[in-house]
Amino acid sequence: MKFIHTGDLHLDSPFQGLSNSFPEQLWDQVHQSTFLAWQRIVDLAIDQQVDFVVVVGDIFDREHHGVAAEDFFVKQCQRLDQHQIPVYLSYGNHDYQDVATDPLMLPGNVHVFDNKVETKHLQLADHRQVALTGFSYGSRWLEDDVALAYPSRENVDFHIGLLHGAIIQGTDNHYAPFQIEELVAKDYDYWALGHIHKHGIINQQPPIVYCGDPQGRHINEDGEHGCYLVEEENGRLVPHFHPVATITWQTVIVNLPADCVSLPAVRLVISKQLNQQLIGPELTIVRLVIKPRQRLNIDIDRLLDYLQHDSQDHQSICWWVMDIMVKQVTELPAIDKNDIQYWQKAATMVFNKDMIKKLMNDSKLQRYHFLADQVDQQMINQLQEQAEQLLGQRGVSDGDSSN
Ligand SMILES: [Mn+2]
Repeated sequence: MKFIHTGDLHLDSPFQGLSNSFPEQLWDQVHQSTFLAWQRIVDLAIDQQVDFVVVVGDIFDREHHGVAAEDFFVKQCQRLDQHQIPVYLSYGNHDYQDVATDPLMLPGNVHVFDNKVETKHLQLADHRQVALTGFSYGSRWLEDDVALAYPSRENVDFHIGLLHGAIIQGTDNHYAPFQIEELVAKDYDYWALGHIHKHGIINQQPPIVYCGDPQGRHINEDGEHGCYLVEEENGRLVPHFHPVATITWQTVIVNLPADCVSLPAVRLVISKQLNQQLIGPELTIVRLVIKPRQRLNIDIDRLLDYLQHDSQDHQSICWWVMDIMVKQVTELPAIDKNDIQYWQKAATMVFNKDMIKKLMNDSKLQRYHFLADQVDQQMINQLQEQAEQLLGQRGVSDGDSSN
């Protein structure tokens, strides 16, 4: 038996954050990417003749999604229907709704999980029995330990759990918080998780797996994105990752050689490096991080213009630099060896998830509480780096003014 585990399709994602300079001819490609990712997953399902497809929440990016997104989703489900492939679907925190009044005209092969945890059953072609347990979000937040409502393993050949949620951590747990041990204790064969957009296996046996979003939507969703093809191997369910994203987000770090200080020289080094480091098979949108050996005195906006121009030299655009960060060599004022531990201690007290969230909640951003949920380690590291650079610059200028 084999099935596809996907979720977090975020169809019709608006891709905010790309600037006005983004080329017209790429907009269409970017806008289509979430749709294309879902289409490729359906292609894979048909090609592999899977027994069923599991979609674990956040099919749509917003609860009020466009008709075009609905239509596209339904049409792909119809393709699966034509190949007798059932779909087991739950709604997540982005597309939560009262399942009883779901307006979607879904074909008969699509089975939507109720707003309360329920178990659906499926008989495979070889008569073996599969149980699938899951639920759909009825509201944006779900703070209960929903895992408690999942039944223990039934007397079936395979029992699969669907859960759109996050592991309990800190104080803000709005998305069906759970602990790995709770899921393991159910004795299921596979846990298909959604919500976290980075794909990964968080427990080996049984596999507890985040499928990630099949198409990354911004620079913090970098790297490969796709779905899992889960196959039975020696009685166990083994997930295999399949990339499907057409747009790849990537941070590219370029260390400039010591003599590389002029704008044309920097431009040349970066263009070369970009062609060597890119990982995306189609279009890669790049955040460029430049690390010069000495203080760099060039016009960064101009450099960005040049690089964006360079990428359009090719017949088809395969990379696009969206922004540039320069990591100057002087990062911190010289700190005494004994003091560095105090600096590090202070940094961990300030730059942690709870503190950043508290700052955001105390500020004028309070209305936008969902922003606090977007805080991740990558963002915290960036904040710390930027603060260190600011402190470094302050240290230098203070020194200058005292001269
Ligand atoms: Mn999501």
